[in-house]
Amino acid sequence: MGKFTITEIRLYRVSVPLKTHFSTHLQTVTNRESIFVEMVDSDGEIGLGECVAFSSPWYTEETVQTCWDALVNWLIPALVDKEFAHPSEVSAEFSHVKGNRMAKACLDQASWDLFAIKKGLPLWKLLGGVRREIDAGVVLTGGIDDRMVSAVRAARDAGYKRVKLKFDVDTKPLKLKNLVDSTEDMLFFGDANGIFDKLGLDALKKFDQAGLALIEQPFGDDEWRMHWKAVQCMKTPIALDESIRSVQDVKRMATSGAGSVVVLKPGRIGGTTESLKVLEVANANGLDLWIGGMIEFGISKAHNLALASLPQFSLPGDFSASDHFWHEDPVEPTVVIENGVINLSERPGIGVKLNKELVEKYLIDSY
Ligand code: OSB
Ligand code: MG
Repeated sequence: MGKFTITEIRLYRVSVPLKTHFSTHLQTVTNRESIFVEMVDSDGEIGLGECVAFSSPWYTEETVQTCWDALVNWLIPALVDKEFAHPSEVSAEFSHVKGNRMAKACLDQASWDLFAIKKGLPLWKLLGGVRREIDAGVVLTGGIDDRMVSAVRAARDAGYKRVKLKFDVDTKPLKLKNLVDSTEDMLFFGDANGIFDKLGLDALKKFDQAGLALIEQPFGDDEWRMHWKAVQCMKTPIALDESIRSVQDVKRMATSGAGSVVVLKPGRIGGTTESLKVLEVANANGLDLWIGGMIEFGISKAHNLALASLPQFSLPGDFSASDHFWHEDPVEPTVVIENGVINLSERPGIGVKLNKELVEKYLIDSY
């Protein structure tokens, strides 16, 4: 039971404006382009996926366009008319295509949704999830000024128990510490997106007393040695995001001692199948885990939320409500926060459908 034969894979490329721009030292995002995937099987059931690459290669080498090309030319043709007993078999059909993990991820995830729908089970239950309520966490961008202080208060009032702040070239350790100290009942993460490549290890060390629960990706993607050095001289846990592109990178992180916390981004590393391998390796090596966001819509969020139900996750992820980034999130239902948590649904699969009217409204291409 649960076997599926893929008959068609449809793509919807959309472009949706953000409510407010998302600025880091790397890039300002004002519009989010994305690709939604509908994977149709011979019974007419539909599994959904979402590609989380960005319009330009500021965060990963892959972009919306490279994903589109990989999907149309190589990945979709490799799956159509094939029968699968389980979604973990899908990625084997891609073995002739190197890299392109973000393009592969949205198909892998669509196949998990489809499989869970066919089994009549919510994806989180199918995966062995144990939590029905997922802690909410939000990312705030901008300098540490009065506006940021108000934004943190507003997040706390909205029920968020964790905020992640982005480091900027002029983020001051003392200002950050004051904000952290003056906000009770809130866990603070700091995300550097590699900015200490420019600022140096000594500058990073000054943030060790700021009260952050962790510092994410202080140095560049391939700076394993610098991250190891940071671990040696700091008490704040070091988390790796950009460096983790596959389960092999998690193994490398464990053996090189380059950090103690994995930021898992399923849509970036190849999907749910690869993510389950990461959970195994991280657990065997005593690494903490949480799920990172990609300024995504409700399809990708729903896949991530299902995974976050698993017991291996020890820290709250980037799980904000749909109305944090979007005036309109083209899914039904949208993501809402109640009492600081997101409730997982009992509907089969990811429990989320495309809102076709909104998809049509923001559509720029389809396949
Ligand atoms: O570094 O975690 C990051 C968004 C886009 C690209 C990179 C990152 C982010 C975030 C997560 O910080 C934002 C979110 O979706 O909640
Ligand atoms: Mg990050």
